[in-house]
Amino acid sequence: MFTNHEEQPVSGTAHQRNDIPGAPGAEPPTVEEPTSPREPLPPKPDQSGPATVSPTGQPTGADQADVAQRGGYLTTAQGARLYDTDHSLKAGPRGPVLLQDHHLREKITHFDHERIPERVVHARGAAAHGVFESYGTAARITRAAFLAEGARTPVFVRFSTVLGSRGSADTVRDTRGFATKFYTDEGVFDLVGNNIPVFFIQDAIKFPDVIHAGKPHPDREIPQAQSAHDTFWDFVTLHTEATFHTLWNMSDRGIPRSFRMMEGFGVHTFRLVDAEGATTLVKFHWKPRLGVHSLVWEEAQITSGVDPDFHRRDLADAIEAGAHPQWELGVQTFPDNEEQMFEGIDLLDPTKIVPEELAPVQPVGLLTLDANPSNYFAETEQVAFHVGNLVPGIDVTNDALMQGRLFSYIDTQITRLGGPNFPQLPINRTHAPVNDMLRDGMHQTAVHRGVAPYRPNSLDGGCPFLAGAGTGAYIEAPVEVPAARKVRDAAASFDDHYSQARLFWRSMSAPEREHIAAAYTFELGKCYENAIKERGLKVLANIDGELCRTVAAELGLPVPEPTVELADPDPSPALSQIGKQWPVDGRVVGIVVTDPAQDVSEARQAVLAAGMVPLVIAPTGGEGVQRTFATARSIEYDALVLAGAPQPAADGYGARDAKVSDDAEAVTDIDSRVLLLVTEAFRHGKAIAAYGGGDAVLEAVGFTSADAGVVGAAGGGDAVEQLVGLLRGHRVWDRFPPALGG
Ligand code: HDE
Repeated sequence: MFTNHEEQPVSGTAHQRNDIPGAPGAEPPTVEEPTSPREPLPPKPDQSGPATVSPTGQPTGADQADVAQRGGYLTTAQGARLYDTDHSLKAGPRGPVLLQDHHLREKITHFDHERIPERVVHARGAAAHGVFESYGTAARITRAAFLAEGARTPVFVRFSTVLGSRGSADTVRDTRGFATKFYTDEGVFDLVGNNIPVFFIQDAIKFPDVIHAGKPHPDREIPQAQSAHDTFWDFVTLHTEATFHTLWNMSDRGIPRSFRMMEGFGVHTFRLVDAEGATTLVKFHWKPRLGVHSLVWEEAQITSGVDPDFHRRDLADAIEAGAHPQWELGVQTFPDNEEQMFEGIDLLDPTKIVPEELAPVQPVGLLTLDANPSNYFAETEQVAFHVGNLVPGIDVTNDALMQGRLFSYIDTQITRLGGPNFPQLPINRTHAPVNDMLRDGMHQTAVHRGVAPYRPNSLDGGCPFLAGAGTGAYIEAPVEVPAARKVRDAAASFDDHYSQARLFWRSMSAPEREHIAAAYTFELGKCYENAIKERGLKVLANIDGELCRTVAAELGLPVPEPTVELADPDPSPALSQIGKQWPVDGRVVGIVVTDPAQDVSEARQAVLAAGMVPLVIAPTGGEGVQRTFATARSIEYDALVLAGAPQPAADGYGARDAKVSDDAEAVTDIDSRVLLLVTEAFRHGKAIAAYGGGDAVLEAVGFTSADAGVVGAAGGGDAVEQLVGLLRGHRVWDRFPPALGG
């Protein structure tokens, strides 16, 4: 068989030259797009890259557009214009490819090297640019200039999961990273935190072990991005210091609704230093303006398949829509005494929190994320955080986890980013002048002048000189180190692995407890080894008897006795996510219509007026329709409006076909995909409103406005108004059965 190309008459040299634009005899282009060469559009305002300065602090005059595609013509990497990039240079149209094809070789060689190693942990992430505005309230305890009153500092924030590979899903049960790069005038400050305020381990030397246990099994490389497997539970039940962190993971905190609705924590205790050198110990907190909100487990699982990029999309969409997410940075403060304890809590133990009721979080500034990255690789992938990126006024403590991190971050970037010059990458460049004596190395992009990168010297005018306290030097706080013997050991207070886990459990509401018990049941139930399940139950017995009994009953295993005395600490209400009211900005409301032409402008406008996002769902596409019954799944919506009486289902989608209900009489006429949408939304605690005959769908699946969070409405505006009231509580919690101490 001949291809079209082969059927063309081949007429020697003339044919071979014909497709060179402008060459004698060249045919005019037969396609309408692209038209003629033109300068590309400038980046959208929210796509401009970080302000760039050279490694020596001078403005480069180069913004993003200078290093990306520019100009109307395709060129090689060396700037030579190309006339064809779709055909290799061959000895005749059917002949072998010639080695001399430098364009082919350049194109493929570059492609062959496009990937860099993914992060050894926190491989999957999403990021955004923003600004941090300081209230000045921290100025009395730190000299950090970016925490002075009114200071505005550009930031870049990367959120991540910990265990999954770069291509894994967003909504898996896991800890989330919350890493912020502050480009301050005094140098870069990185606050490399998580959405959980404690960590698995107390000493960095165990980090490779906990990660080996959490990552997929080394033989089959499964399961991906999961903690529900034997090696994870083997580790966390043998290293019981992990109990508290694991309990956070099993709680709703392990499956956030959105990056925008997560708290962030610096985890370790930091030391702040004021202008006189006085020190205060602090723990950093990020408090989301939209409140802390989570998915429910079934929703998280469905989302992993339906939209694995759910969190990434949510963040980017919200920023693009102008719903800029905000967090307040706050600090808990503690006196810097010799013991470094507060109310009996060891501040150097990263598996412990200080309840907010004992040390309130004091707001010190506001973070707003207002611009999406222009290029995922250049920014989100190449950003390199480091716990040791500190500015004057912020210092570290002796937390053994933190100390190990101070070594690890630079080290890992050298492999990941191919050498020691990663601070020169645009996203990593400080906005403060750089005058270092670091030279050469792979991917060096600075052209350093001068002959004397050492000091003192007499050749480069003696430069650079050393700064002092009065000229902005970073000076470590001169903390006393008590005389001690070298040991591989930890303080006795580090042996308490359960009391704060119990405090957390006692602070949870009934539905939160139910979710925790279900999560342990699922995760331990996925383990193959009975010994690991039994050890897991022993850990639970030391948290709470009822939790342990519930999970044991589900696993069909005996209930062990606790091995520690169960104290009854006061609950910390701040740990619960339920019972507060939050803004509804950026929440997604699905409006189900039965005819693509149906007018739902009143409902749409009401959703928009409330600062939320309306998505119209119709049987088929059409003007004003964003989702069809084929593309809509419940997980995308925080609430549903059923607008209009249902029409007969399309062939193959009757409820009988989908076996949605046994009561086939009542439901055969309604599209089974809509029935699934509504039943899932109901099961996941989402608010539902119906008007204009939409209640027929509710009736078909057995719901009425007597059910919690299901409302009948007079019209679109009324429906949305009622939904807003329900959405402020995030979910309809009354639908979850009161269980486990509720
Ligand atoms: Fe990390 N961690 N970590 N970590 N971590 C990394 O650095 C490490 C820990 C955190 O979005 C790595 O650039 C050690 C605690 C975040 O790019 C690596 C220990 C907390 C991110 C590393 C810890 C974190 C990382 C991998 C035990 C919360 C993602 C890639 C002592 C306070 C940053 C990289 C981003 C990334 C080491 C424990 C947060 C290997 C040795 C505790 C948010 O350097």
